[in-house]
Order: sequence, then C-alpha cells, then structure tokens
Amino acid sequence: MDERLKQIVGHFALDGNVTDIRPLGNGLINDTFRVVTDGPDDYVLQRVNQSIFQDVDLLQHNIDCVTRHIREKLVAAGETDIDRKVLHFLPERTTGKSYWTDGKEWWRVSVFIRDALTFEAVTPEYAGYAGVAFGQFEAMLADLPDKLGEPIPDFHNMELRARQLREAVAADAAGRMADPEVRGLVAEIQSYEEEMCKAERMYREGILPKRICHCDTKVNNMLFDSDGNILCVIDLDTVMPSFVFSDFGDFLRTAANTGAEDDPNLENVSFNMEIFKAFAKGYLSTASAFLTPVERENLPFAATLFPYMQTVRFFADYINGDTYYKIKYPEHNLVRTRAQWKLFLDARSKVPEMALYLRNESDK
Ligand code: GN1
Ligand code: MG
Repeated sequence: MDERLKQIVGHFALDGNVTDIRPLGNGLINDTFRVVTDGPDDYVLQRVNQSIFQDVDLLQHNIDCVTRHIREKLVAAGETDIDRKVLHFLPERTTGKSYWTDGKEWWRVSVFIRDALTFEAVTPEYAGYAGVAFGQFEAMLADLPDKLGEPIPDFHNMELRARQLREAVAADAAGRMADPEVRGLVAEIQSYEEEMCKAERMYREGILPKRICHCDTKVNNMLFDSDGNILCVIDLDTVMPSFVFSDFGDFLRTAANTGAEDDPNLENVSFNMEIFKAFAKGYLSTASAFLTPVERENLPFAATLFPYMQTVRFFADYINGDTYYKIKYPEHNLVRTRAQWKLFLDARSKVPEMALYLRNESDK
C-alpha cells in the first residue's frame, strides 16, 4: 500500500483501519482510489486535478450545496437507503472542509457506495431508467437555494470550444498540423461550426434557459443497483448552470454509441436509436414538467451536439500536444477524435427519426 496515500487519508476521520488503497475507475481527469478498511465502509479517495479545476474551493462549495440539497429532498420524500443515493464527503479533521490540501495537491474522501454497478454500455431498458433518473436529478436541483459558480467557466459553451480549436490550429504547438489527415478533419469539423453553435445564439436571444446540470453524464458516471435502477450520479465536479442539452446529450454520446469512446475500429461506432428512444421516453416522463418547448424540440440537436463538442475537445487537445486528457498511447486523442466524429455524423443523419419519435411521444 502506498504510504503517502495512507497519510493523506489520515486527514479524514474514517471508520476502521485502512487495509488497502488501490486504483478505481477510468476517469480522464482526476486520480481515483478505493480505500479498503476493516470497518463497515470503504471509501473513495480522489486527487482533484488542479491544473483543470483551478478553484477547488468553488468546486467543493458546489458539491457541498448539491449533495446537501439532494439529501434533504430524499429525506423529505421518505426514501430509504439514502447513503447509496447521494455522495457523502468526509470533513477534513482540522478545517472541517470537504477537502484537504497542502497547497500543491487537493484531495477528498467520500464513502464508497456498496453493491453498485457501473457500465460502459447499457441496454435500452437501463437507458430508460437512466432517463427517468436524469429528469429527477434536474427537477431536484431546480429549487437549489444556493448560487453555484462555474468550476470551469463556459465548460459546455460550443462557441468557446470552437474558438479553442481555432487557437490550437493557429498555434500548432505539437507540429501536428503537418499531417494532411489532421488538416482535412479540421476543415470538415469547422464546416458544421455555425450549425452546432445554435444553443449559444438561442441563449442570447433569451429563448433558451440555463438550469443546474451535471455536465458529465457519461454512462460510467452513473451507479446502478442490481435491478438496473440508478442509485446515484457521481463525479460532481462539473455541476453548474448549463443548458439541459448537456446532460441529455452527454449521456447519449456514451450510452447510444455502439462502439467505445476511443474505438479504433470505426465500424463499431454508430448511434443506437433504440437507446435514444428508451432514454428519451424515460427522460420526458420526469422532465416534461419543466422543459420549455424550445428545450424539448432541440433534444435531437443535443444528441448531435455532444459528439460534436467532444470531437472538437479531443482534437484540440491532440493538436495542442495532449495537455488535457490522460492518454494511453501517443495517437490516443486522434483515435478518440475519429471515433467521436463518426458518431456525430451518424447521429446527425438520424435527427429526423429522433424528431419524429419525440413528436409521436408527445401526441400520446
Ligand atoms: C472527462 O473526468 P471524466 O473522465 O469523467 C471530461 C468530460 C468529458 C470526458 C470524456 C472536467 O470526464 O467533460 O466529456 O472526460 N471532464 C472534464 O470522456 O473535462
Ligand atoms: Mg468519471
């Protein structure tokens, strides 16, 4: 066991003795470990990536407000097993804050949720449960009394992401623009830019609201129980005001992809309409209560926006020389870009079918 990690864990009041600390999950940003104890609970230890989240105080403030609010709602609704339905962060022993820092690194500890399953892919049935849970998550946060900051300003702002790609291309910091494939892909991606920046325009026109969203609803950030119900949504770092498109679109980007996010075989990658339909149906069953017509009409757009935005983000990182996402091999971000691009094109070709499905659902 890593003694340094054990020391860090010692800043939090755990129940029981630590018997092991081992890597957990496959997030692309933070470092995550499972802390095994001989007590009743295990814990999750996480190092917050401070080069990405520069204001950890603000970030943890958001998380504290959101988890407290959800917990209160669950209690009020008479829910059982609440500790498996919302994350519980331990206070640091001396400051009482939900993180410990030595000024260089930021760490936090939460209770490990027992008997929970995570998936990289889901069935239509599970996608339906996920849709219901997301609508509920957004509805629960609709009356959050606290004001949340943006831990990453303009995180899901497509205009900003498009600008970052242009800046990466202009700087060509890693010399990757010499590759004709890269140049060709830049031009192809940019030809859709105006279409894909529609949400920001609607926001400026005052016809699209922002609501508190999770903003990282990829399928492996959900914990399911053994019956397929969503226990809770984890990875709350990016909870902030955004368009509802964020959560709807990012879930489908991962759940409706028939391949992997970084699939090297593009034949595996396509947008699965059965997952779309099941998820959308579940989502509308709980979110219809608050969605405006503009939000609702643009859900098919949301399903294309997130593969597009992720293409742009992976690609900008590749061109910048891989400074943001963890990579496993040198071309990883290019492989991710190609896979997300294929997914975007396929999802976009299915927009009419998505729109038709949603219209039929609302006529029911
Ligand atoms: C990152 O931390 P993780 O791996 O859940 C990223 C998301 C991307 C995702 C792509 C803070 O999420 O926005 O969609 O990778 N998080 C941040 O897999 O940039
Ligand atoms: Mg994650």
